Amino acid sequence: MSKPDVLVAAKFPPYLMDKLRRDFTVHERLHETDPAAFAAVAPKIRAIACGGESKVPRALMEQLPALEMISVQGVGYDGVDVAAALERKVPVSHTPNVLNDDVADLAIALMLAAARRIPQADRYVRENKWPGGPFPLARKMSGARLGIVGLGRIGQAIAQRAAAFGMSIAYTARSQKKDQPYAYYPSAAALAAQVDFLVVITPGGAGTARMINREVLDALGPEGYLVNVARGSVVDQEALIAALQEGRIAGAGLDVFDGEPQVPQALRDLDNVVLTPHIGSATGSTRQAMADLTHANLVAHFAGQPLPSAVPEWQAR
Ligand code: 8YV
Repeated sequence: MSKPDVLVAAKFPPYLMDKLRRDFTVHERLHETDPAAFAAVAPKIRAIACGGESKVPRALMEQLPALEMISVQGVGYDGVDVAAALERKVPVSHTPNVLNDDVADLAIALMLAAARRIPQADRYVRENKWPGGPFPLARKMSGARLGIVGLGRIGQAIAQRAAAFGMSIAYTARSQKKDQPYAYYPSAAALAAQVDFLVVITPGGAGTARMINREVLDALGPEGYLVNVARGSVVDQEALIAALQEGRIAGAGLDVFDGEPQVPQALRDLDNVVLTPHIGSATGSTRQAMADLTHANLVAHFAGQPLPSAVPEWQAR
């Protein structure tokens, strides 16, 4: 029997590509690199495999009449037009849970890095400035007030870690979570006004676009730090740059950016921000687990079995 044709719409690591090639006929990013070759195979493509930040718009799906399934390697799937997929009864899967620890670890690391100025301190030693005098005093994180924007699985993992640092924990989310012991605020601005560190870990997409705006940043204030491990789209990047430049917030730790992998020069020039290149889930073991789940969802679909991790919209249909 011939293997199902799968369009790979992301740059996947070799171990995932090997597994996909073993079980499927893989067309790697043909839609971006070779439109003529893509047009020739498009009628045969039965599934798309892509990354958390890949774009799978309605227009791409419309070119694929045989499309049956979309498997996203990532917990976030805001680049996929899920409504368009559901209209066609095309299930979408993602890779929740397996990355909770890593993303939560990185959120704590960025809080510490921004407050304790760890990259700057590292540079201080490398540039041999230490003999000239001690490194300037930094900001204490233990015992400070943490606000979490989005108390899903990763938000809860961040809260657990922050509790070990003696931090007080509050959150905002679409609705209050009765099973969670933390203080709830109905908006990001109300939360920001009460905390020292504001960590953003809410899904991307239209519902949260530019939710962290000038008003929220001003509520966080000149002693406050912003950490974003969600999506660049959730933060008004221009407003953030202005707040950092003008000292209206103390600093930021950012793993995601609007327009990434391009990062504005204005952000790269600032000394009160720590920048990482979207590495929230980027450890070997977690990426392996995400790859395995991405593959397992495809295999389950073509075996006629329930998907191990369909997105909530599909489960709720
Ligand atoms: C990855 C992510 O960058 O899970 C997500 O939503 O953003 C990240 O883990 C990406 O999905 C890897 O393909």
